[in-house]
Amino acid sequence: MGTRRILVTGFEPFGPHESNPSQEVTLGLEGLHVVADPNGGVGIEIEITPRILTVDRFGAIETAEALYSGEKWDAILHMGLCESCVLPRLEQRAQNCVNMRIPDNGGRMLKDTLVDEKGDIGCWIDLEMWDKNHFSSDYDISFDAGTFVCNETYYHTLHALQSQLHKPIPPPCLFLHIPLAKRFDVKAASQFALECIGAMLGSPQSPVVEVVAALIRDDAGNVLLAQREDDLTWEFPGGKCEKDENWAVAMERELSEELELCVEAIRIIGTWEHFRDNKLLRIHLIACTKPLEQPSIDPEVHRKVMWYDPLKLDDLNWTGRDGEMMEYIAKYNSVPC
Ligand code: PCA
Repeated sequence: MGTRRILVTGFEPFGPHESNPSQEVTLGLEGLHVVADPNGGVGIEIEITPRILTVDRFGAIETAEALYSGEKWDAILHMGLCESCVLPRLEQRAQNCVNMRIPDNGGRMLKDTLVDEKGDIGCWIDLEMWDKNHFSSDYDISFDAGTFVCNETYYHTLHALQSQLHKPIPPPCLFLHIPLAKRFDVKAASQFALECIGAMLGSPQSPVVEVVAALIRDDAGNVLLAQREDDLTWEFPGGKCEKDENWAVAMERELSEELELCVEAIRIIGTWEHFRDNKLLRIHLIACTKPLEQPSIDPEVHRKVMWYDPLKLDDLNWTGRDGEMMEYIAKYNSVPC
């Protein structure tokens, strides 16, 4: 497969901190490494390009702008300091919210501000599926990357990656928050960062099927669900990406084929992995625009559709992990800021 090119970023010091461990870790990782593949014997050769970001608006958009201008990496690992953390923290979601307790290094002091007009964006790695035994340290998985420059950076980068026409899905990108050096030393953090890159690039244990599922809401916030014809379980409408088909294109095609709905795929909410028939289904939940027409049902696929209030979380017979996906929406995908 050749050497994979990885962008690793850290931040300069900010606020009361004279140093930032994410900067030291990033600079120390420059160059070639072989990282372990958690699912296979062979090591993965990588070459790390380190970049130190400023703790301001320019730092927050630097990586996104590099992507828009055509730079490409096989994976991106952003790192930043988390003052209150005891363990490294993997961020599953970037929130569409900036709310600063202290000014950033550019003097901005934003309160309850949206990053843009869209909503939260999820990382398309299902971190719950990582095996903690492959890591030299315990870690936390978080759904709250804060409301400062780290979260803002993650938001812009995920947004840039997911809005480009990768086939079928964009390269992995993760934000790793690391504790203060007195709680978790730089050597341990460097080792941990390399293990994360190994897990991001690792080969899956089974053949992978990329699946897209639509999050479509009506004006009242209800979510469109469809009942499968075969086992009468309820699911987010969608289906498999065809070979080399971009996930947004697949989403729009599936909705048009199954429900005759004309919608636009807007952003990725998150990814849930699920084993079925010896295959690993990677289900990407994608927020779509509201359709102007009512769904018309393809009886080969679905029996009926309904608009479901996620906050009620009524008991339904769910397909695969769709019930968990709905819980996630109820918890994290209501109103921004
Ligand atoms: N941590 C801050 C910004 C830069 C950093 O290293 C944060 O968590 O937002």
